[in-house]
Amino acid sequence: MTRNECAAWLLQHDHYVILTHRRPDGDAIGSAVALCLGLRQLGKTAHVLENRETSAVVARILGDTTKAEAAADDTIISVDTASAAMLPGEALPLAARCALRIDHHGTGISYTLRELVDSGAASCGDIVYDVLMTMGVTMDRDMAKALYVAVSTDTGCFRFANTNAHAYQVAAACAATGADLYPLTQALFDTNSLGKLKLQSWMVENAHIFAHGRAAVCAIPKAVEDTVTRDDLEGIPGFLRSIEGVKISATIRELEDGAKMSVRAVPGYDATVICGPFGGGGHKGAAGASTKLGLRELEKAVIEALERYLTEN
Ligand SMILES: [Mn+2]
Repeated sequence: MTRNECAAWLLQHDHYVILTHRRPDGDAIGSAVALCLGLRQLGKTAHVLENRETSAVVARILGDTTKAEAAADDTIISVDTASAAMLPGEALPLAARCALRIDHHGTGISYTLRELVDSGAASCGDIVYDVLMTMGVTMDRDMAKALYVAVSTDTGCFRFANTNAHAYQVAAACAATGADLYPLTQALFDTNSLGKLKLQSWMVENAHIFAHGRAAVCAIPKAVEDTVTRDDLEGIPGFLRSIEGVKISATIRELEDGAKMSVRAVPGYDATVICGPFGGGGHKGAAGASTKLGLRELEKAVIEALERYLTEN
């Protein structure tokens, strides 16, 4: 679908329930809230389906947008969610009813009849902004806060390589409403909990840095992860990549029945090449995979994969 087709479709329907992905980030919740508020401004009924895994900082923008479950005749749409498997448990039963997916993940697996996917967009919020403007929505301060959280989250506060003119334009439009954006920036990008700093310190001590300092891998045992909160883990996958000289990094964490990896890469390197063989995907700059391997097994396999990749690149 084009943005115009998507806007026309949204104008034709009503009673929206918007789904977000597991462990939703600022882009997922921000996109959902902005879309919800925009649809309401147009006289539609719209809600964001409650997502229990929403972090406290991101939850600030929810306002009164959420509802706990969808009615049988609600129109289900999803934002920022690349595959049905990414939906949280409470949203999974709605996957088959999902009529539209708005997303910017190029490696997604289609699960809806209609989709507006633009892998060139820095955030899903960028696309939602275009659709809202196409529908004739006037941006208000609550919408601005939601879209700002979306765009700033996925660009790492306009520092990541995906930051483009459109992302700045959306941010400028948000600022132009007069919404107080600084408290969001401060909470999202200029605040560290003590737990997070201690975890980062542990990671520095326990990371494997190899391939002449170009790769960094850290496997975090559950016992270490258990000492911090879920919010402390926000942004942790990008931490090793920020070490000078590191081109590509992997952060590995234990799951109930396996381990998962989050790979981050600087421009010119491709995180999906590392995650693909493990059944995962994502963007060149950020990809992930969940496996049945144990923590140390996966760590060893990822180190080998990175060594091979960096010998060739
Ligand atoms: Mn996103």
